Amino acid sequence: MADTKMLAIAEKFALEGTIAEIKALGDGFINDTFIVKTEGDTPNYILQRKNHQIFPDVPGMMDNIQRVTTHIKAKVAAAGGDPMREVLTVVPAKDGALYYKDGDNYWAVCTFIEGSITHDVADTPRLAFMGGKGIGKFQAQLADFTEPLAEVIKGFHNIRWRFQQWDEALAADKAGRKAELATEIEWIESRREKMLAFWEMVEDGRLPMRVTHNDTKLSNILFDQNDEVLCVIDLDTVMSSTSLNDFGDAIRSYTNTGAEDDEDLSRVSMNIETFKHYTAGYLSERCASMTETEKEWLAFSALYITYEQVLRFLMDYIDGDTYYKTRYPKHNLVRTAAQYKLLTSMEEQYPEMQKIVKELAK
Ligand code: GN1
Ligand code: MG
Repeated sequence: MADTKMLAIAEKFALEGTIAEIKALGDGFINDTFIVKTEGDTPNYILQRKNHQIFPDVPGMMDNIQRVTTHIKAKVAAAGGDPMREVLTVVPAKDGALYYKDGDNYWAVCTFIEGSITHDVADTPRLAFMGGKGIGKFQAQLADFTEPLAEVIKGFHNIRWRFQQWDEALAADKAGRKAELATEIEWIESRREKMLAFWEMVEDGRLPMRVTHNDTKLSNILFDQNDEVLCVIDLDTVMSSTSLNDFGDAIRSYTNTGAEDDEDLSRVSMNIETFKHYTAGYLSERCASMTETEKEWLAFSALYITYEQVLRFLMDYIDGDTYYKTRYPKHNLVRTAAQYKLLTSMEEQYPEMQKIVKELAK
């Protein structure tokens, strides 16, 4: 039996069938997620309370998701696929809105894809390849989607905006930590111009604006029972930017031989084999729709995003740890050092990374 409050919320949506039960699902720390099971053969649903703190514009976010999934549905149907399984389906509220607002809370529903599987770690070459394939396919399906999307998180991977925040954080030195961070601050400053030069290509159009997912972890890809890619989920952070950043952020997380916050820096490095497998999967779907400039800068995007992550962790430490959850006092500083180690490992292997991209993009 479903709790009456949850039942009342679920019933605001245009669901098929009769609700049998509503259960909390997963352990996401941004949104609260529930599965709504219906009796008999009618579909089951995913009901989510969207975190309004992190996403100030839920209507804009839901509109992004609706436009992107509608576009993909047409692509799947044209390719003879199943538009109910190969892309998420947003279920509107009975009043036609894409969400239901209950006081300060925003709720949204999508159809549950039966029999789908997720994986948490890319611990085999095949999973790294399939992760790349999943994101590559998503981007290829959206390569001709050119309308701008709502900016659900301001300046997310915009290093010019990050430098503005960074300069303000250094000037304010809120936690009084700046004096002891000369070495770490130099890690950021010594690469400032190089990173800005990359972003300038996005600003002046040399790198095209595309739909980006912005959370390309493996667990955001649904697989079928044969372990083939079904679709990409968690579309809350879908925005317009350079799609290279989705690749870069995946490389940052997939290829690290250590943990994001490893205290033992000898464990942290970029695994070039994992890089190769992910890139092969990604390009198998995406290469045909990429511009030459995108191919040329694909490998660099891994350095760019890892650098940005060093900056964001260090900036949060300087600010007194207000953005990322920390488990101990110097956690953000440990993360900074570990991501910096990863960045230097990428810099050392950059010629090899470029060679791999060039060969696979032929
Ligand atoms: C945050 O919470 P999670 O892991 O989905 C952050 C990412 C960072 C990541 C670093 C909205 O993502 O940008 O790369 O932490 N997401 C947001 O662990 O800031
Ligand atoms: Mg997410």
